[in-house]
Amino acid sequence: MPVATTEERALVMGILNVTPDSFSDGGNWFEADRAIARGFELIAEGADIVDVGGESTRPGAALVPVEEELRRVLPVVTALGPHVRVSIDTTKEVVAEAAAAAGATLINDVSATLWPVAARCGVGWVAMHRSAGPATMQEDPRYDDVVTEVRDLLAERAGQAADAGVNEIWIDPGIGFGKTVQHNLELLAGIDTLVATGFPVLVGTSRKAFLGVLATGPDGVPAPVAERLPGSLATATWAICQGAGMVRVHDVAATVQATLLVGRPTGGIRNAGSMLDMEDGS
Ligand code: HH2
Repeated sequence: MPVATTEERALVMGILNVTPDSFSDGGNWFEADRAIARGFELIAEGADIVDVGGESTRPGAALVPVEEELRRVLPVVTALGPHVRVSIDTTKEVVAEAAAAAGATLINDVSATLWPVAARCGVGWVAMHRSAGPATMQEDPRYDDVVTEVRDLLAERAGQAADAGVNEIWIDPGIGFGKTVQHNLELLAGIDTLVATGFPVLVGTSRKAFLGVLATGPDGVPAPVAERLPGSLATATWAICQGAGMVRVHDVAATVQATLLVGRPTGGIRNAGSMLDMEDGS
């Protein structure tokens, strides 16, 4: 089977949370050596980018002081930077700047405010939408039209970043950040609206709570984190089919396989004709 290059599929951003309290993998890779080893696993699984974060964004998560966040992420960014593209998942200017100096080339910014840092450091920037900080974001979130409001805010920020000279800008609807299950579904249904802005779109649904709710069992209990791979893959695949250029995931190997199948507009199911020379169709 021909091996697809990243030109032929959407990009996969592998999640590396160097935190004690992230919602799905908190504490698993909290020590630097374990985090670095996990980073190499993500590379081996096919991650195009490893997203290093030192502060959980889950609802109610504790805020992490700057010095502690630097202590968590810098050794990991430094060790992985020569081997893979590294993004830094932070909302702190100082952390973003130090991570860029240590080798990160993309700032993954869930606050959508750090474009001046990206411009100054000459790195890419992800603008993610959220309605408020982690302390309050899930308290009765409301929108008149969630897709339009999210699109408008992201397009405005991305335009400001472009004017400031940032030359790689991604927009991300922020699934689960101040959104109900219904809001998340509307945003997924409306990804093409974000794509129509012309900015490349990143989507992160991996293992999130709404997938558990939608997979509630006959006992009335939502599917736990460890049982959300099917929903994670289905939503990542859906997002790519709607035009997303990158997905942010915990389960890199499985997602890479899905992205290879779906392909970019030039390959995979979306242009099956180009695959006809594949030998074994069984
Ligand atoms: N989701 C999380 C964190 N960062 N960044 C982007 N761009 N998009 C997302 O959807 C996104 C993100 C939350 O997931 P996770 O990192 O697994 O959990 P935690 O914040 O608890 O560390």
